[in-house]
Amino acid sequence: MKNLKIAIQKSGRLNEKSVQLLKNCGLDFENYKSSLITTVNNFNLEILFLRDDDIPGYVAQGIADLGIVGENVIDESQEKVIYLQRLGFGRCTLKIGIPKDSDIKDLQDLQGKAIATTYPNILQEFLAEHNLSAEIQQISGSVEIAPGLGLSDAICDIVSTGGTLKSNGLKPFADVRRSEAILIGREGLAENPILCELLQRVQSVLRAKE
Ligand code: PRT
Ligand code: ZN
Repeated sequence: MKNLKIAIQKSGRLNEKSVQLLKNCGLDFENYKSSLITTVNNFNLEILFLRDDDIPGYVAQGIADLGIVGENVIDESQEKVIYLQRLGFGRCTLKIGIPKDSDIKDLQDLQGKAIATTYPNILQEFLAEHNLSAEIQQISGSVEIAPGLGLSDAICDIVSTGGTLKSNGLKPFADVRRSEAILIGREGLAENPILCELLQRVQSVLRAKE
C-alpha cells in the first residue's frame, strides 16, 4: 500500500508535541532535526517537517495527505482541508490587545483605528462580523511593539499567558478566536485504511490522557 505523508512543524511550539503524539501512537522513526522527511519504520507513513504556515497549503494541494497545525494557521490560510481530530495541545487565543491607557472601551471604538497583525484574514472577518472597518496593518512579526512605535492603535495576535502583552504595555481587549492543534487531511481520504488505523491510534492516545 502507498505510504501516506503527514506534515508536522519542523521546529517551534507544536513540533515536540506533534512528534510525541506520533511516537505515542507506536510509530518508530528517527526525529532527524536536519532532514525534511523521514520514513516511519513500522507504519505506512512518511513525515514531512515544514514551517507551520506551509502545512494547510501542502495538504490542500495533496502534496501531504495529513497535517498537524494550529487552527489559527488553517483559518488564516483559507485553504480547504478536512478537520479529522482536535488534539488538545497548542491551545491559545487570537486576541485584540490595546495599550494599557487606551481610550478604546468597547468594540465600536475600533472603528477607523489601525490594528497591526500577522493574521489579516481572520481579523478582517472578525471586523466584518461586527460591522466595523479598521485599517489593518499587516506585519510579519513582533506585533506587540507596533502600538509603542506609533504604528497602530491596537494589535491582533496570539496570546497564551498574556505575558508578552503585559511586558509591552498592552492589555487584552477582545477575543477573536480560540485555537488548538488539529489533525487535518486532504479531501478524498476518508476511507483510506492507513488513515483509519492512524486515527484510531490517535484517538486512543487522547482517551488515555483524559
Ligand atoms: O517557524 P514556524 O513558522 O513553523 O513557526 P511560528 O514561529 O510561526 O509558530 P510558533 O512555533 O510560534 O507557534 C506555532 C503555533 O503554536 C501557533 O500557530 C499557535 O497555534 C500555537 N501557539 C500556542 C502559539 C502560542 N501558544 C503563543 N503563545 N503561537 C504563538 N505564540 C506567541 C504569540 O505570537 C506571542 O508573540 O507567543 C507570544 C504570546 O505568548 P504569551 O504566553 O506571552 O501570551
Ligand atoms: Zn509560522
